[in-house]
Amino acid sequence: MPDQTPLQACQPTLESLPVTADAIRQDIKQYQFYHLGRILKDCPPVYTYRALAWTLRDRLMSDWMNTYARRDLPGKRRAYYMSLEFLIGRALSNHVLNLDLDKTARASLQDFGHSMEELVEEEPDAGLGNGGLGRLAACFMDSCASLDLPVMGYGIHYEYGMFRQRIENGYQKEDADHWLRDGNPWEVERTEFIQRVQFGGRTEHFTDKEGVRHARWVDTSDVLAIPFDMPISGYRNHAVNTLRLWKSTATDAFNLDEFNAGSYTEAVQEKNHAEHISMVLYPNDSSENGKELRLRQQYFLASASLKDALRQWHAAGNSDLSKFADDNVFQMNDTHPTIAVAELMRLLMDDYRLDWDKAWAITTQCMAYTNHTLLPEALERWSVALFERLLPRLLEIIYEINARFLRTVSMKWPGDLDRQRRMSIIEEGGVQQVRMAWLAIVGSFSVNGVAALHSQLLRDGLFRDFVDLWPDKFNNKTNGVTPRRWVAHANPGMSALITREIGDGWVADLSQLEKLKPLAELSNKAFHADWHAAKRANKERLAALVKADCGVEFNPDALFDVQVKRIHEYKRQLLNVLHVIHLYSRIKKGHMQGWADRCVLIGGKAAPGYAMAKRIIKLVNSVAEVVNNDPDVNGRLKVAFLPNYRVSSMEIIAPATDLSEQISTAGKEASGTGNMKFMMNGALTIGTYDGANIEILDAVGEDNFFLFGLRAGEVDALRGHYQPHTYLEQDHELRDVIDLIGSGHFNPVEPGIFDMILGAILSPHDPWMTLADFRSYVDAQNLVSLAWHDKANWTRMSILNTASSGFFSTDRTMAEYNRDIWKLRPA
Ligand code: 26Q
Repeated sequence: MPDQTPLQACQPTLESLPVTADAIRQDIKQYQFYHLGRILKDCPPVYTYRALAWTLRDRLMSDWMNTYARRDLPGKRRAYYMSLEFLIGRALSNHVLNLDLDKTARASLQDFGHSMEELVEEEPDAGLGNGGLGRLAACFMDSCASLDLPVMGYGIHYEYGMFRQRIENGYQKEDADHWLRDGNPWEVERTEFIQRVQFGGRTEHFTDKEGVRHARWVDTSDVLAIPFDMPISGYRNHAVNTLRLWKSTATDAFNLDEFNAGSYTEAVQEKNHAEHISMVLYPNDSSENGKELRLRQQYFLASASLKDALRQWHAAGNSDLSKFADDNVFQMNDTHPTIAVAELMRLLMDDYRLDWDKAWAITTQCMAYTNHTLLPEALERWSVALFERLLPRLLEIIYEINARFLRTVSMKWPGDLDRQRRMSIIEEGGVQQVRMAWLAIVGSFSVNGVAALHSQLLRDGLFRDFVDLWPDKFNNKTNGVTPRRWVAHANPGMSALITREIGDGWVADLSQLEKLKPLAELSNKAFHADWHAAKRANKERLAALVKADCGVEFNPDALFDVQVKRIHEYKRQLLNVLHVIHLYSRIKKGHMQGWADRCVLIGGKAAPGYAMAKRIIKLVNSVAEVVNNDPDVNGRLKVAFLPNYRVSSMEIIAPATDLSEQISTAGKEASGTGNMKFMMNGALTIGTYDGANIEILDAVGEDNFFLFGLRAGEVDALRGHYQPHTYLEQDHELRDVIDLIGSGHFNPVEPGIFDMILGAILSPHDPWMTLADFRSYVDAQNLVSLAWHDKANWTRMSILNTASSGFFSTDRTMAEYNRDIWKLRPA
């Protein structure tokens, strides 16, 4: 497996198992009977699912081993994607697609009394991430395997993933997500590769026999990191990469002293402490909250992963550390694993006895950093005091990195103390803080943003001083999504149609969707009818989900207007709600010119501590309650909040969407990736000039995109002069909306609950400037309604969106990372 010596790598590897329906059926039965103790009759579907999962995992095994045997040779360069989050969702249907086993697996199930669809539903989503950043990591893993790039993911084996969201009386309630309760049939535990991670203690400095000064970290409280490997299959190419997730556990020796002293319960408590590290994912996607346990998680991941990468590199027959950076590159997914910069320095100096300059040259040639946010409140800072207590040796190293770095700065800009203060990794002030983004920039050879605008704003703003110093470090890598999960799997109807017309090459080369462009012409009546029918079937599927989960009837002939993403003020779900209320008020007034029937779907989780986001959910639900039950509305407008939005719900939602809402305040959404999933599935976008929306607009053309709102520069220029009341005075339709909320129309029995929302959007300090974009948004929405009436032209635009989405495949994104940053040689 992933860790063979070159000798083993040359040995013949195991044959793959037969993939006929009979062989698969036989294996499922064996697992059901011998492993699970169940017989065919009355076997609950969850066990049949598990037996099928094992059966398929067996069929991945030889490819998995061969993939590593092929690559584990001296001098073979590798990349490691380090991320606190991998939002992978379900695996079964993904492997079935990649192995081309759909028909066979269905045929093998005939004796079991469960359909493939039922079994797929038995698998819980692996919700090991919050949102965009975590899902991006999962799409990257898919594309790396499909491109046969030697990339391993390193993450945390959280016992509890992203919380499950319930809606009670319109309010969000959180339940723990114990996704491992029934076991995870995909993972392989590898105790032979356990690593030890240190915490606490103190540093000792000493001089060795040759008179060289060294440091050692002593009296630490250690925990063990156990790796669990998940196979990441490539699309029909026999490559299987590894996602390695670390679980924390107490060391065996954890309790000897106390145990012998008879303090049994205290000893077991310490074990608990160790196991807390990988217990739960922090459900916070946009503000760092400085919790000690989070820093422990970050260091746990960084340390275990670096030690493991060093071990793998040695196991492949390498020993000259000066070549380590030729063979290894670490991509850090945001600043979350950035302590890896200091940890690699520590390992190279304290464990391998390299001097500072050698260690620094290696470290800065193998670390690369991706930034995912411009929001200042999301920039990670850790108090020096916490570092001192938890990771004293790492703090020393960070101080030394900073001292040397500031010397470079003062050489280039002598006497510019303000610049030194701005660029220091240690922020001075009331409490000293470590600025993780600065550590990441100083320690990396590549720093990238995730969409063209975002990368430009980083260069011009947050990272400007660093760009002055190292202009060549900074680059853009526009995000993408994997077309396997987000089109081929999620939208089989449309996929079959595309394949019928242009062949199936698009699945592995999404740029081929361009070939659909001629078919968008209105003269292709038959293709248009088929396209419309596929979308219509997807809308029926979503309508059934909405009915089941929200109790709301969606009419598949109405416009499906969808916004699903984390709830955040900058994403402006509120602007969407203001428009919904405006539509409602039009109905009440009988202003129906140009009306289009709409079903508005909103979904997403609020961070449990984010009071405003939670209140926005309540507002959506309250508005839905009134609108859906007002007889005057009579089905022309429906509103639903979909509970527990997650990867597997997006697989139903994106293919059924007509209108994709991407309405963040310009300059705030780094990229967005939901926008790409919708576009690929033939939705039109209503959006601001923000993040990857700009590149979507460029690709599809402004005639096929509903653009509105202030641009990033205009938002900045308005800051300090923003006067929301002027918009109210000028716009009676906006006044009507605000008055309806203010009158308590949506909250007759809970007076005052929306005052905080009105207060926020009516404040001249509203950073998201919601009211500034209201008129422009409503005008764009009116154009949407008009466009919807011309069914043929809408279908034309829908086809053009899909046909223009080729750029947004993570296959392209990964090819760019590889070309510019990783430089992995093709396997
Ligand atoms: C940090 C410290 C402590 C606790 C939690 C966190 C934390 C966790 C997750 C901070 C941020 C996140 C997630 C951020 C995120 O998802 N960003 C999104 O990344 C996408 C992929 O690049 C972009 O498309 C989105 O625009 C961006 O918002």
